[in-house]
Formats: sequence, structure tokens, C-alpha cells
Amino acid sequence: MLEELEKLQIKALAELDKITGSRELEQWRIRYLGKKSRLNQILHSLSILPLVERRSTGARANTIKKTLEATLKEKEEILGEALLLSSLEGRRLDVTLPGQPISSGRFHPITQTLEEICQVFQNMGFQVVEGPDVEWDYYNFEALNIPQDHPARDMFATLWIDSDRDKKSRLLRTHTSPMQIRVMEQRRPPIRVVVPGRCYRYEATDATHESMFYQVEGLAVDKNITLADLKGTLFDFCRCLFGEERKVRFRCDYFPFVEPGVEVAITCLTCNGAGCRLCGYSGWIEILGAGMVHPDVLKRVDIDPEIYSGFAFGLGVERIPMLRYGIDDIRLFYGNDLRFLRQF
Ligand code: FA5
Repeated sequence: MLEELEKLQIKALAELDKITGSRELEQWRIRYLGKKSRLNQILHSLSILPLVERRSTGARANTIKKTLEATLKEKEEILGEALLLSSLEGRRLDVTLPGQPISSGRFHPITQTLEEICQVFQNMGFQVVEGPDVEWDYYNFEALNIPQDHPARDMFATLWIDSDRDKKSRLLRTHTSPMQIRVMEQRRPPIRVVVPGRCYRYEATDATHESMFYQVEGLAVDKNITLADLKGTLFDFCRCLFGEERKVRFRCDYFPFVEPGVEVAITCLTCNGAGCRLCGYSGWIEILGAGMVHPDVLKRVDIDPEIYSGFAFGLGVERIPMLRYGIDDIRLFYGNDLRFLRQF
């Protein structure tokens, strides 16, 4: 039996030496040190041997078991280290390789335009304020000289929130002009504010009309403000946005809350004033409505029109990137088509 033990040790160690993988190592452990291994069988059958032989065989079998266990442990450590090294080698980072491109987000073209418009007015000393999308009839119409049954209500196809229109009712604001009243209720002149915001109209959509669109309202109230101030401010604004050579035209228009009222147009950016499909062959494109704040509006917010005067304007925001980039349909802005939006 001693001879068998010696042979077993030599065979086991020789096999262990050749092993290169952890799976083979486990199989080796089962084969030479497992419950059913020959070594284990010998250790369990010692009791049937005569006493002298039992002692010597038992001692030798235990020494061989310890040797095999110790060599197995050593081998496990060597293999573990090799495995770690090879996996590190495989995952080695080449810092000289070009990085993965990070696709960065961007602002919606309308948000970009709103920021640009506000920045131009902020540079002229205007402050940016915002107001509610859900508005009272009073601010959207009444306080702006548009009482119930006034024909000017037809200018603004309204989305009502309350069904009973005879009472104090709420609506989705049809323009940003209600903020003229809210600002003048809270502040005393001198006032210089611009109000960017969403507006809503109950209209069929087409290439130039959306049911939700943006406006930027402007309001300046102080002593001695004249139509010349309005013209100067809007001339400067148009030049900043559309370039020095752009021509700006002022023509009379009617809005119940201003007197006089004007409409401002610029020479078409596509045909440079020669006339094309975009400008309806007129050479001009209207971009905003404006005027001198009506004395009755000032009185309503306790500002004396004998002392103070002011101008106001309301600018359609979508028109600006449409003109600049030759976009022929306003609906593209709100269709959420990434192929369109990624161009800005
Ligand atoms: C107004 O909304 C007035 N509140 C403007 C104003 C303010 C006048 C202060 C005087 C003093 P109007 O309805 O014309 O006016 O709208 C102004 C601009 O909003 C238009 O020139 C147009 O560019 C834009 N706009 C109006 N309706 C729509 C629509 N359905 N879709 C997209 N843009 C629109």
C-alpha cells in the first residue's frame, strides 16, 4: 500500500504541474483529494490493516494528503494571478484612441430665438418677466379696452376654460398683452419689461398659424415717452436680429389697447424686397404689432396719462427663425421630428 501511495503522489503532482485552467484544477482536486479519491479510500481503510502497517501507512497517507493540499493551494494562487494578469491585459485602456463621441443635447430653435430676443432687449435696459398661460377675461380683454361683445374679440379666437362667459371667466391667453396690465398693476413708472410666453388661439393651423405659438410682449412707461422712442427701439431690435441693411417699415394698424397702433414689417429675407411666394410678392413681411399705450389703459391701472405715456409691442416669435432659415411651415417647430430639430 505504501508503494501505491508513493506512485499516487508522483502521478498527482505531475498532473498538477501541467494544469493551466481553473476547471481542470477542480477536477484534479476531486480526483485526488475528493471523498471518492483513492487517497481518501486508503485513509478510511486503515482500520483493517495490522497495527504496525496501519501506523506507517496512515502517517505516510496523511503526509501525502497535506503535500497535495499545499501544492494545490500554491497552484490556485499562481493560476489566479495569471488569470488576473491576462484579464487586465485584455482590458488594457489605450488612452491614445479617439474617444466615443458624446451626443450633446441642444435647445429647441424657438427657445434659442426667445433667448436671443430677450438678450437684445435686456441690453437696452428691459427686464424679462413672465406671466400665467391661464388668464382671466379681465386681463386678456376687459382691461385692454376689449369689453364683452366688442368686435375686436373676433381678432382673437379664444380657447375658454370656464363655460360661463358672463361671469368672471378663465381662458388660455390669446396674446401676451395681459401682462401689460399685470405689470402696471404691480409697478410704478419708469417701467421697461419684455414678456416671453406661450399664446393659444382656437384656429385652424396652416403654414403660418399654430394653435399654440410664442409671443414676446414689450412695455415701456415713463414721462415723455413718444412714438419716436417706439420706432427707435424697434429699429434697433430689427437691425440686431436681421442685420444693418434690413429695411424696417411702420404702418398704421388698429389694436384697441394702443393709440396710435402700428404694424412693423421688414424687407423679405428671401427675395430682399423684390417679391416672392414667402412674402406674398409684396417684398415685406409683418413681424409685430405695436403702439402707444391707450390713455384708458393707463387710467385703469392708476397711472395718470397726463403725466406718463408708454409704448407696447407684441412680436410673433416663430416668424423670426422662419425668415432667417427659410422655413416655410410653422408646424415643423412642434412636430418633434428630430431630423428637423437637429439642424439648429
Ligand atoms: C397681438 O397679439 C397684439 N397683442 C400685439 C400687440 C401688442 C399690439 C402690444 C399692440 C401692442 P396679433 O394678433 O397681430 O397682435 O399677433 C401678433 C403676432 O403674433 C403676429 O404678427 C404673428 O407673428 C403672431 N401670431 C398671431 N397669431 C398667430 C398664430 N396663430 N400662429 C403663429 N403666430 C401667430
